Amino acid sequence: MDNSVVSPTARRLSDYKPYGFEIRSVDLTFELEPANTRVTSKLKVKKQNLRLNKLYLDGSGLELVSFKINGQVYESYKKTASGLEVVFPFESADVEIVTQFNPEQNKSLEGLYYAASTFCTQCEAEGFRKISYYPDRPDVLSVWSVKIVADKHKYPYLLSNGNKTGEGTLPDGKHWVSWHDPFKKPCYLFALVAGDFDLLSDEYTTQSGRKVNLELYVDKGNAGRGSHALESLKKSMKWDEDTFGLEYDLDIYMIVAVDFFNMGAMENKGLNVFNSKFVLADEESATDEDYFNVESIIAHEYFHNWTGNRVTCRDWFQLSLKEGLTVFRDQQFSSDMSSHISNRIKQVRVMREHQFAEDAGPMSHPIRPEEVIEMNNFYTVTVYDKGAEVIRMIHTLLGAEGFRKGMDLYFKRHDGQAVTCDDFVAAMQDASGVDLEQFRRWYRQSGTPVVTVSKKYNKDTKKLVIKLEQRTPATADQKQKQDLHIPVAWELFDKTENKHSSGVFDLKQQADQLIIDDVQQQQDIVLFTDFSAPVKIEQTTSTESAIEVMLHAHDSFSRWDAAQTVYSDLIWQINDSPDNSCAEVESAINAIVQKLTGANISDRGLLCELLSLPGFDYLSEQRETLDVLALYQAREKVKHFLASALTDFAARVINEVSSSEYRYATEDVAIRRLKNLMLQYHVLATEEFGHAEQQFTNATNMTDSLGALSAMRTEATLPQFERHMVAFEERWRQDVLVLDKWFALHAGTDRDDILATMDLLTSHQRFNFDNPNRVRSVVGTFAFYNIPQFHKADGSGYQYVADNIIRLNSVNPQVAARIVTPMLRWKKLMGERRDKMQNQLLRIADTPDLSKDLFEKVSKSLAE
Ligand code: B3K
Ligand code: ZN
Repeated sequence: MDNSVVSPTARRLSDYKPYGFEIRSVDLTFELEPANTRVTSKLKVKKQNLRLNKLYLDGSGLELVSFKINGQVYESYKKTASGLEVVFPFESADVEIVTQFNPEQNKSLEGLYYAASTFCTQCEAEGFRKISYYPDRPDVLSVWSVKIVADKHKYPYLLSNGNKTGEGTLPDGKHWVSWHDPFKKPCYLFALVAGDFDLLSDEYTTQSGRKVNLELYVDKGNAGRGSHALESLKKSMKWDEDTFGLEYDLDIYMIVAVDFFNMGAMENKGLNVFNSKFVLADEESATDEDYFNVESIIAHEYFHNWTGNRVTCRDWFQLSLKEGLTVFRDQQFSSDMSSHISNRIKQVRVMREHQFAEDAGPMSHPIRPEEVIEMNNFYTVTVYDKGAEVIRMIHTLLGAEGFRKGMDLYFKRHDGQAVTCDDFVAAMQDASGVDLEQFRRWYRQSGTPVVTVSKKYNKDTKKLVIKLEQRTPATADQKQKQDLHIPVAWELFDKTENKHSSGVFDLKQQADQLIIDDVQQQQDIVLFTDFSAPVKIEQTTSTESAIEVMLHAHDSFSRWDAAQTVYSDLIWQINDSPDNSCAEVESAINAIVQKLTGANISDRGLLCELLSLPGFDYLSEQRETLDVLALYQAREKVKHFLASALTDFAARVINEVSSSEYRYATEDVAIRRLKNLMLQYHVLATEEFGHAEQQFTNATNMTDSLGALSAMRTEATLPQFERHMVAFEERWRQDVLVLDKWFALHAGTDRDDILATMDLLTSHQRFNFDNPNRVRSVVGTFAFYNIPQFHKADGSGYQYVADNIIRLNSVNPQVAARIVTPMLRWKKLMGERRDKMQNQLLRIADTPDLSKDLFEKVSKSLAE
């Protein structure tokens, strides 16, 4: 498949034009063969804009076998680099196009591909053009019928969207199945899967009493690992009915799990395709985090049925219309299913560690981008996670009831349509009466706003005056910034009594004041409770007052945030003066630990978070330029202080008996997390590995096995780590998903001979360069998480990653473009690292046939 382009050009939101034709129906026949698949497409086309006389159909890497209009061979068309330009003098016509291509050679895993004896599709964003000539844009909606013909023995299951309408056998050992999807959809939601699977079936009765068949298809032998996914699906269906009154609409809902997949999952109508990593789970092979991910991704894809499928995007610039909203919905779901605070902290970490970084780097873009070279590059933390934060702010401004009214109006107005983010905001505003005019700027402005806070308390008047000022620094894509409408949620709490009050202040101007009357001296205020806006806050806080917040604020997020701020300050203190500030930092850490462990915090999940340091990427974002190694070492130093200060507490937690039976339940998850965190600190502080070894040997679940292994991955206990890693590999050699965890543990290890280890990993029998999960575990983990070795002073880490990106460029450009992310910020680095990273990027830029995916990111980074 050809992904290369001579000189890629950007497409712009401002260039949007309606298609001008209606595709009234699509009728597809697939004759599946791994090396040569033939697709016959029959389209009923009707002209909408009578002034148009050309019909444009997108197509890429296709062999055109025949082209007919109204049953006659038709030759008035031109083949271009991106498809067909058909002279179309008709008002309406039947178009029949036969194409063929080679799915087996399609390593990009986009379009229709053949891997691990299975045919599978991925069409979003623009993959359908690799299957047939078609208007590959989300605003062309049609009714689809599909017939699949294939070898019966090799591919007993032939699946597509909608309801099954027929099946039969054919000569030569073949069979066929036909499908019809009554709901109009764009081609990015088309799906086809053909293969042999284990099938798990269940059913769900909707609130209006309709019975829906649920079918989960997994690789042979994996049926035992499918029940958590099915349960999650039923919970999601119920939650969407209860929360938004949204019911499922077809008679069947299918999910297929495949091992070769570029991302997490895909919401194709009635036929979700999932990366098997986010479907299969049992206690022996999956961690608590895996269980969480399965539940939330199953929910996410299910929720797309309304937010994405029933109402879809007019153009790809509107991607956040469906993704921001659906992420917000899955976040609300997860928070209802487990702990609100653990979820919120996880979401904020993603924002601070990844989204703020993206917004400060060369790929900065608003949640509704205005210019795109390769659409696949815009499935970003900005569009998804910042997009969800923007929806959350609307939820805060409207309240739960107003938000629900807005959703109802959105579906009433737009069911069955392809719409814009503006349409969504208009529905929210019209239904609630809340003015969202200025708020809309969040959709077109990139960058992370900074809010400066200063407080003044007047003892005599008992007034607390909070001065707030906002500014959004210029970003790579946008120099001028405007003032945003920022909801500042606040809480006034009492340091001596269990009293508090709260509110939301609308910051709309550059500077404003929040004034609170009748404030007592022992009261204090926290702002941006529950992270009410995706902004950075600038204010000066002492360690003492941060400890007060950690102990007394009601808002758990603010308690965690106070801890994060203190830890960051201490890490920077060491970074900036490594020799003379250690003793001071150590005693500050001792004081915090003493207070926190003495405070009897009953929520172990929260306690765990209060005792965890901010991530390296969050810290990196706090400075313009960086001595990576110095910062890394400063963070390690503080981790050691924390570990030592926690010695007694950790020993207590480790020795607590916990129930041996595994349950995936909020409280149990928190207990395991705290235990595993304390085990880490214990090994770090004592250099003793007995407890970790014991846990590894006795573990009955993957969370504890991995917890023990990662605890042993310290400099002092590396030999023990290695020994147990060997045992782990022997036990799980046949199980690629578990092996991915093993690959990642190795690839993330800080050891000087890491590149030799990397070579051993990539020559492992089960490693496969064509499989994104394997590549991400090995190369991805190294590039994203092995800070000291990726940034090794001699530049060997950068070179290693660049070598792999260059190799991936011709195999799977989407995966290559993900892994290049840590290399894009070369400008931030100090000294020789900066030049070394830049040189590797230049090497990537010089790759012959560089994909659009890499071109867009690398050229932006180099131009910055
Ligand atoms: N919509 C898909 C992502 C498609 C990515 C295309 N490169 C999964 C999701 O967000 O639900
Ligand atoms: Zn999504």
